[in-house]
Amino acid sequence: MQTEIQAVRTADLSLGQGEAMVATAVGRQDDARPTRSRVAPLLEGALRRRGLAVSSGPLQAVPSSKPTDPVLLAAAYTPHGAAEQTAAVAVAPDDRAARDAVQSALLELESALRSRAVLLASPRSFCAGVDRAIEIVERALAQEGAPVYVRKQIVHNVHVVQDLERRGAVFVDELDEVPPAATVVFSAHGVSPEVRSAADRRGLRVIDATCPLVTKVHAEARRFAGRGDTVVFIGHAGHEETEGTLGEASDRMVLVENAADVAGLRVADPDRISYLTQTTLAVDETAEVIEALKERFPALRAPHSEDICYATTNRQEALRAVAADSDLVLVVGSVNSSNSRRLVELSTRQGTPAQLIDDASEIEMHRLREVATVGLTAGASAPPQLVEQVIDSLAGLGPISVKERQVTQENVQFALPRAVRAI
Ligand code: 2E7
Ligand code: F3S
Repeated sequence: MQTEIQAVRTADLSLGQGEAMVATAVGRQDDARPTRSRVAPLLEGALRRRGLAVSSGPLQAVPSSKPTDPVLLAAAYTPHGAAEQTAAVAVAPDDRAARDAVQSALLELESALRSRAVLLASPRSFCAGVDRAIEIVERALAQEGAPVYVRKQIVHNVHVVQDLERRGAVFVDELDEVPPAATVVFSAHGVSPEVRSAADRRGLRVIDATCPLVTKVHAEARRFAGRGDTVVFIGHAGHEETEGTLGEASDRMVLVENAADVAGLRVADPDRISYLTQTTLAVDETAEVIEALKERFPALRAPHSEDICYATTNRQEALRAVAADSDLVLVVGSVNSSNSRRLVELSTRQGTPAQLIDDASEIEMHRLREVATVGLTAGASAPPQLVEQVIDSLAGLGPISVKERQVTQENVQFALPRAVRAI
């Protein structure tokens, strides 16, 4: 299939060197209804990776006599058996490098055109703890108006954070960035008692968005340490959840990240030892660490129920069900999202390459060339609309058949904290 590049001038748009505007819809001046471009997010990403500053929006191609008007580079193409699609990008008329970048991105797009199957993992995307945390910030904003301060990212997702920022949330790393007497929301990952005391000392009004399943682990940390155990915490160093939970009994807790760490463990009394885990770990890897612990410490005591939460477990199970039959797995989620990264690793361990993407713009089209079946899932902090956007973009590359593999149904809901319940 040939990609055809036409140059048409666009009016009322000014673009400098190194800038490009990707058409989300494109039409001629006399077009009543401009044609939506499904591949716009894919092109945006491809052009950013080629070094251009990229914006996007609907574009109208009109004849123009001004030599400074941007040029619209457009490709109309018909992926096998699908309706005609359009891709279009405007650049400055004398920007040779930008033109080359657009041509190369359109060629990359052309190479990815084919029909495909999309295997959707279910459950995927938001869990009950994330729904609750986002709603807490929204309600705090409705109650108090902007700004509402949030300690750390409410959940580890760049789109969720940006959206709340636009609506008046201010994300801070430390409490000393919050003005005295203001309201601060604690993130879903939980905080140590030290952070709670610091908020008290500053006279802040606290609304706690800690996931109730993390609160359960904190309570166990206090209980196990209180009965004299050394509490081994299996988790990732530096993660906010790990820091919060370790803070519950820092003198009696030790961090173990993997089975290799177990060999080097020194504990006061090997008969008084228990373990807890981060909620978002890989189920299979954690089982190995627990096995290694049991082998070294036969008296090891377990938490009352698994700490790896239902949402983490279900998303991993669902991914297993699709990865084996996929050529490539796309995981929607941010780079600092532990549960999302575990999904990428799980797929890779199963032998299916996987890519973590914040949104459709991060899909590298050249990687799709040989891919007949795309596995698709999203971490617990990734909004479901982003999964829809990925499906829509893939449909711009050719006819797709979407099948969902549901391993279980989730109907967990958590009550909101009293502070925001009345609204
Ligand atoms: C809170 C907890 O925000 P996330 O990406 O967090 P992780 O821990 O996976 O980096 O996902 C939701 C979430 C998961 N666990 C929130 Cl404790
Ligand atoms: Fe809670 Fe698990 Fe979600 S700990 S925030 S339900 S991923």
